[in-house]
Amino acid sequence: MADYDLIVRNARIVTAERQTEGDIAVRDGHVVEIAPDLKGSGAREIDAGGKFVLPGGVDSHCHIEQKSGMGVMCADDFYTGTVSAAFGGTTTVIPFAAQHRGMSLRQVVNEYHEAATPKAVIDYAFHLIVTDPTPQALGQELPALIKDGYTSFKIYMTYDAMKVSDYQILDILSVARRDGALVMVHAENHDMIQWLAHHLVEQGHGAPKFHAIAHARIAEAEATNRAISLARLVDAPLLLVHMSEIEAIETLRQAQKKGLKIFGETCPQYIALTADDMDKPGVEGAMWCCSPPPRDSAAQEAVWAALKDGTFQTFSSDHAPYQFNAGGKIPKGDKTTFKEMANGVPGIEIRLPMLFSEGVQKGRITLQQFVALTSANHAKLYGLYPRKGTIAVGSDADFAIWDADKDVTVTWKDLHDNVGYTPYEGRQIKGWPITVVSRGRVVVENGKLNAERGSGQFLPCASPDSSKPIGQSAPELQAMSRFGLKPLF
Ligand code: DUC
Ligand code: ZN
Ligand code: ZN
Repeated sequence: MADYDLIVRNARIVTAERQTEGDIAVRDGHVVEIAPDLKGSGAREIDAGGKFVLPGGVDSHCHIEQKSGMGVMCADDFYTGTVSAAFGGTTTVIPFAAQHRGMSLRQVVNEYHEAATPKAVIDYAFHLIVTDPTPQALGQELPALIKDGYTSFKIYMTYDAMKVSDYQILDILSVARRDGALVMVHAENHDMIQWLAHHLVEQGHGAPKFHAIAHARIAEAEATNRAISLARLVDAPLLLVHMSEIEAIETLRQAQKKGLKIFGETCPQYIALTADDMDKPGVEGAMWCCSPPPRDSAAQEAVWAALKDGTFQTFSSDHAPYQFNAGGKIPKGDKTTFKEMANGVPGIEIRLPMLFSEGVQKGRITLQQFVALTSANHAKLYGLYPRKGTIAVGSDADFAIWDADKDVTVTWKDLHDNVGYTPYEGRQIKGWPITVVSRGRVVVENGKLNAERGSGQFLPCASPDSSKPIGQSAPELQAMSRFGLKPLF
């Protein structure tokens, strides 16, 4: 009888902290030993041949089997979405359980479990999307759900069907602060976008390229500043998702320099696409429409600088998969204006290879930073570390063996999502995860999937350190105690 279920030998093991060489032994889905020349045998042994073995990616921003604010269902369900993730080296996803107005949050969570349980092939947690912060949601549902392991919420400052007011943001932040959840915010100024979009379409400028004009940079910059101000008022940490533009990034950097607990995320589309990609004949540019939109090469440089200097903690896919013809991209055929196009691009499979190729291979970030940005920091921020996000004794055996020299020309036909196109068609990528292990199971090998539908497990998230306040609300609120009064919230 073998000593271990699996041994990966001759590995160059990279975590966010260090690089070592050795063998990794796995039993019952966990790493149980890491050592050079490990003694004993494995029921299965893989020779990594000196290749990099990295923690499986954690994708903390992806939309799977979710209805958008416009009522469009994602093209990927929990099977295709998680299979595609696994082929790209990701072993944990944190998609959203999305409340739409009038729905009970508990009911929403139950429905997402029903969807994911029979289909997911890798492990998953859920963020909540909160669009309807009723007294019942704030007073009972959110506190109970946080206790049950849903310790992060996304809120929107734009979209008619999703947006919450500044007043409601303060309500949500206060509950999150008190009960230990992290709030993620989509920061764009709704009225600026609405006003620009209205005038553009009225004047006949409905083509996809005008999406990037309607979603002007200042809309992101203003909302970023406002979201941070709201968080400061009540001393609540905050994470700004899918950041794309220079001024907003600088605002984030300055907030961090002041010692505020404000985190930032960016995504592949902001390093690999620009607004020019939407400038295609007819409605074809819809395939590149996402919000915020990709900007220009100067913004890409700012994104790289923030990845490099630690202003951004996470690089997520924001996989928002919509088919072009059958799905939500062009519901009115060639008469569709950018206002009706589902917002979002796919990227769950390409996320790690894209950052590896453009970042590590081109010397913009180190391998350690790569692991932090794609795996470790996600697990830390959302209460899954060290179970996920590292390769260490006691952690889940989630890792990927990378062929750093593998040249890949991206084509949708070779990807595993259900979208029908990739915005990165024809891109050259150097480096790809060739063997992927999830809780000790070799789920991807030699280009083949070896995982049962429903074999992924739900991960309740702990209340993360990232959600703890810094102890410094607005001075006026601190003054309450001078008057001998108890805190307001
Ligand atoms: N926000 C997202 O997080 N994803 C897709 C579109 C959007 O607005
Ligand atoms: Zn968003
Ligand atoms: Zn998203």
